[in-house]
Amino acid sequence: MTESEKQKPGFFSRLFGRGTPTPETETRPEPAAEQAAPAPAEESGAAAEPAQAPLAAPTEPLPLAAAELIVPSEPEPPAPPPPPPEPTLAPRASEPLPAPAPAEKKSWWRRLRDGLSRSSSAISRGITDIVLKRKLDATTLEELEDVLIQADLGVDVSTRIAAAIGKGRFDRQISPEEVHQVLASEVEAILTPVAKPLEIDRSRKPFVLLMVGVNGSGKTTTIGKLAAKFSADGLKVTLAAGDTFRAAAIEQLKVWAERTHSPIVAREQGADSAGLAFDALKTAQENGSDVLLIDTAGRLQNKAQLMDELAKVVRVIRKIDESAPHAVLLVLDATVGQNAISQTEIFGKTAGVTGLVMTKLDGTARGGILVALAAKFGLPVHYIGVGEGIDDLEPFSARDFSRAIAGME
Ligand SMILES: Nc1nc2c(ncn2[C@@H]2O[C@H](COP(=O)(O)OP(=O)(O)OP(=O)(O)O)[C@@H](O)[C@H]2O)c(=O)[nH]1
Ligand SMILES: [Mg+2]
Repeated sequence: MTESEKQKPGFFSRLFGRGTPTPETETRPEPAAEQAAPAPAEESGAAAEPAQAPLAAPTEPLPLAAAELIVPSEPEPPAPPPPPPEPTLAPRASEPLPAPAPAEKKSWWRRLRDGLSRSSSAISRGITDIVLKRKLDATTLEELEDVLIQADLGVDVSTRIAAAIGKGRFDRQISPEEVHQVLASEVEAILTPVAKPLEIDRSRKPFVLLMVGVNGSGKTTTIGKLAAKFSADGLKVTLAAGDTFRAAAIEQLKVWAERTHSPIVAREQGADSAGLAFDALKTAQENGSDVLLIDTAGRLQNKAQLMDELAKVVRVIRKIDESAPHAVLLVLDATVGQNAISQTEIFGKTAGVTGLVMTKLDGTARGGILVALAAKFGLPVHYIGVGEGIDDLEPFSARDFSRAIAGME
């Protein structure tokens, strides 16, 4: 059983009645829907035409003539933050609603430090066990390297860090703190070049952001969190419910739209996602949005047909704006460990990924994967997520992350 399978399902999973899938538990079939619902006639330039014969929506069917635009009600007064909206699907009685936010929320550093504590304590324990017993020699260094490999930092990074620890310290008794210091500074050196904030180019109206990734990696949740951040920065945001595969996915994004007071463009389940993205971009242009956040269905990186769908979304939105999408963010779930390498490799090649967001760094022992990814791909890491809450996403800081994973205060 993988670590993510063991994880407790999150709020939205409980709300919308699904667990957090992992690449191993992929349930999405090849898109039969694509045969049932014709793709937009993109080659003839009529991509905005809605798909016909959509799969039946289970409850109230939406009009077929056009994508649905839901304009949010006026924002509530600034403080206190709005209460969570009424769920559109009732959670099962046995499933408790999330506890109300504690009056005083922990600082971001505390949340990051606590979130990464499983990763950092596994490393710290390993280091302490090794260096307190013996002087530093080739065997000790190899054992230290193994501890780092087990924490998912990858072989290359672990070898590099072990070499740095050994430098000038051979045959000496060294303290765990000394090792933590070297670890933190080596990791920081690897992460610094990739820690780049996501720049929203204000000259693009809208700046189009496409979220991609495997099932359950956190795309929809991250869109919600980003919408909250961008809105707080005074940007007008429109959401596009491009995951037309699951009805619950559309509902899930609508909840985030309400929470963040953002308009959302949605179609019925089974509609063509490229056509939806086309409509959403038109709407976002018309309503003067600064940012358009496009959700997509989760897809396994090794399903070529599903990856082609993403390429089609890109082709179709380029009919309106040749420079779009302006950012393609790959959302990676830290709990999958080494599988994130092949996800990045393939999404990077086929979906034109411009940056990464890593989620679920809270409570995983595999946070080191972020360091392995940085060393291997050098793709910008824009944000990290350490929880399901609306403010559990922060711009990535190389220094904070390296100190947290090295177990420093
Ligand atoms: N603990 C934790 N849970 C998270 C984080 N980000 C997302 N989740 C949870 O992970 C689960 C899946 O998140 P979604 O946003 O639905 O993932 P998705 O990529 O949109 O999933 P699909 O639409 O099925 O592909 C939900 O229960 C989220 O609440 C995070 O940073 N930490
Ligand atoms: Mg989703």
